[in-house]
Amino acid sequence: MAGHKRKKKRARGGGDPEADEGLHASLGPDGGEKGLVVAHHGVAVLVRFETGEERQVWLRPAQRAVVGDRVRVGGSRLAVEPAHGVLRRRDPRGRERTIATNLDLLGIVIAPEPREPPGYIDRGFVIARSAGIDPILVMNKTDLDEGDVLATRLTEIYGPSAAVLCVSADRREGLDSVFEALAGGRLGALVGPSGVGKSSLLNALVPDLDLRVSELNRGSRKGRHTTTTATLHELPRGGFLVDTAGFKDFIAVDVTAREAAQAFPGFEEALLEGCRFRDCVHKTEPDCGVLAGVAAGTISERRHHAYLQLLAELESPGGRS
Ligand SMILES: Nc1nc2c(ncn2[C@@H]2O[C@H](COP(=O)(O)OP(=O)(O)O)[C@@H](O)[C@H]2O)c(=O)[nH]1
Ligand SMILES: [Mg+2]
Ligand SMILES: [Zn+2]
Repeated sequence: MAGHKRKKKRARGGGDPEADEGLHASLGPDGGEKGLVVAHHGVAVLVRFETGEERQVWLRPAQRAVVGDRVRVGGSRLAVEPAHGVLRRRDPRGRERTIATNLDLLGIVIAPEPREPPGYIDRGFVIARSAGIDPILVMNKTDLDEGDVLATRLTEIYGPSAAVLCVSADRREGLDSVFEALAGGRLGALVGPSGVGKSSLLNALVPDLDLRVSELNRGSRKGRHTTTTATLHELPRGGFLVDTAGFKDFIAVDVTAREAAQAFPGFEEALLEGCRFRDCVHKTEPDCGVLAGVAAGTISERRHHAYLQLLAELESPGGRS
């Protein structure tokens, strides 16, 4: 963290740019076999090649690759292509972690039980949008009693900003909407608190997949896939979906107040009207479209308050601005 000088927004892809350059040179610009990283095992990655074959490839010391990375493999060596749609978080020790790359879509999974921490969805939207990833909401466990009430509330708040898909992994309901969201070969990731049913949903979507479900059963389900950080799966109707291990919360990484001001869900329409200042963060500025929306009642005080809360987190020393 502190004193750790890294170029902040360096294009990801290979933690060892010089070695990669050497490899690119020896492989040529199109040399090597093209593949996609589908799982990460610390010192090695599992690469799926265009032939459908999967093979484990070792990473060099300090080389980084995560699921979603497009790679080229020559012999035992691996070069990572530059990536877009990079999803990052900061772990509880403050270290920056890349979860997945080349994402088109971030599915924020919510359930009536367990409920997400306050502000979780908003942080998901802001992180996704500022990384160029489209957020959608996936409400799982519609079969539970509280499902209807929660679906209505989520649709009210987030419906104008993004698709709100209502599904039940258990009953295999609403799965078509997930397939449609990823149609055309899009790459998506499911994030959400542990226990909301991300792995269950993937198991329902992908035939013969047997991801470990429910942390509570850890000991009794030997032989199942264990999700260390993230695994990538091809959907039967096209597209790919990444299952992430449950982490309690996002900790916003590299999101500035200005990015949050542009990306907060519910401000879209007000931002079309615009603010007088280009760097307006909708706090107390004159001629602010968002504050005007609050005054006119098109944006609720509650949503604006949630936004200010997020802004305060980003500006606090623990967070980043
Ligand atoms: N009632 C209900 N329970 C579900 C549903 N999907 C998953 N669960 C349960 O939720 C728990 C957590 O599921 P899991 O897939 O491991 O959640 P993850 O931590 O988000 O991957 C398990 O006990 C599942 O059986 C659903 O659609 N309805
Ligand atoms: Mg899981
Ligand atoms: Zn403003």
